[in-house]
Amino acid sequence: MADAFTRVSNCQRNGVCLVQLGPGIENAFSGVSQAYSESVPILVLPGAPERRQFKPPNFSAPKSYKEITKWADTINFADRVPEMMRRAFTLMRSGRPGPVLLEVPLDILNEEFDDAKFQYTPVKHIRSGGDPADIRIASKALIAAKNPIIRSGQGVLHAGAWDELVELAELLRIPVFTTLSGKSGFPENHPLALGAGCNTRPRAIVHFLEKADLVFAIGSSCTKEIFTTPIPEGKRIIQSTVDERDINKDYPVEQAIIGDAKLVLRQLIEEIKEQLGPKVRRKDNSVAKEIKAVKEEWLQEWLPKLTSAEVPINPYRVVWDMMQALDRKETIITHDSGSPRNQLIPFWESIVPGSYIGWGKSTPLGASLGFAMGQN
Ligand SMILES: Cc1ncc(C[n+]2csc(CCOP(=O)(O)OP(=O)(O)O)c2C)c(N)n1
Repeated sequence: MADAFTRVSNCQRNGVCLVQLGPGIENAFSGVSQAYSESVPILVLPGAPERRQFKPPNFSAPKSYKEITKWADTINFADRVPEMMRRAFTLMRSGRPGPVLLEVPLDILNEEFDDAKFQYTPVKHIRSGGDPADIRIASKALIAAKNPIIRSGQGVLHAGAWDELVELAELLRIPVFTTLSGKSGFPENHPLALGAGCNTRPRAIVHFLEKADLVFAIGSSCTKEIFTTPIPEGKRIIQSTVDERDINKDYPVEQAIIGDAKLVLRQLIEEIKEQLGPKVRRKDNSVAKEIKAVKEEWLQEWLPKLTSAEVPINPYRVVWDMMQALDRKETIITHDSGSPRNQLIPFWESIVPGSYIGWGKSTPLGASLGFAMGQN
């Protein structure tokens, strides 16, 4: 729930999750692991035994959660709460987002702390842009590419960079697809939208990825695993992300830009306009026409399944009917793991940023129930 609460705000709010010591925090492992794998900044506050009573085999949350948080520690004095919270929120609001855990021993919970001494000012998000030299090289490559394609990841949602993404795509007429966790970062009813992909994906993504000579990944870790769209071998890749650990991870990267997606996209737009001058990279609407044709052909092939009256009803019909019946501007949708994810992602057209909660890195069955509740 805390994860979804954070995601639907595009990380402008941080979900906080309070759980009991022992079984509470032991059971929370899967949810926090999920948030960590999808880089969602939530604050986990478990209780803990009194410090005097703590001894093995008591469960140590900081030790056990170390690998799935940006920081896991114990609040060891009540008067350290403001300082430790400041640090926790700074970590959640900068760099690659992720969960922070601070356990609160029972004796600390009961400790007196003078209200007058409680000084806390909420911390701001800290962002940084790309190296101008990298921006220049990337801009030149994007202008020169014959068939570039944009892979848009969750970083675009985290950074609130959808307007800039549309602007860049339109400026150079580049087709855009989104990743599973990045779905809804680009309006899928836009003429340059290819849709979103995981281990199933619309044909338009496959078609344009195959013919691409340059892949520009923005706000994407470019992770190669079962629930991601693979980048075919031999493609030139420009990758922009906030985390250097994602660069040259699963794919060799020709040019990297480390920075916040919104700032980097704005830098690229300005630099590309500067480099292009009065020239226009592509005057015609050939890319949009080709996208339309591929999409239409694909949809025609799937329509019998999507509108089938077979009994029992098939899952594609459910997705299709929901698409027609719901107001997608007012709907936030998620899937669960297993087939529902594979069936939903290609056919559900997201048109509003943050309206799709896609997940598939840690992928615990049942997470969708909490996500649905946390969206409120
Ligand atoms: C907690 C957990 N255990 C196991 C898995 C592995 N797993 C992924 S999908 C799946 C089957 C899901 O079955 P169902 O909900 O009926 O959906 P289906 O894919 O069969 O349509 C399993 C066991 C998981 N993702 N999470």
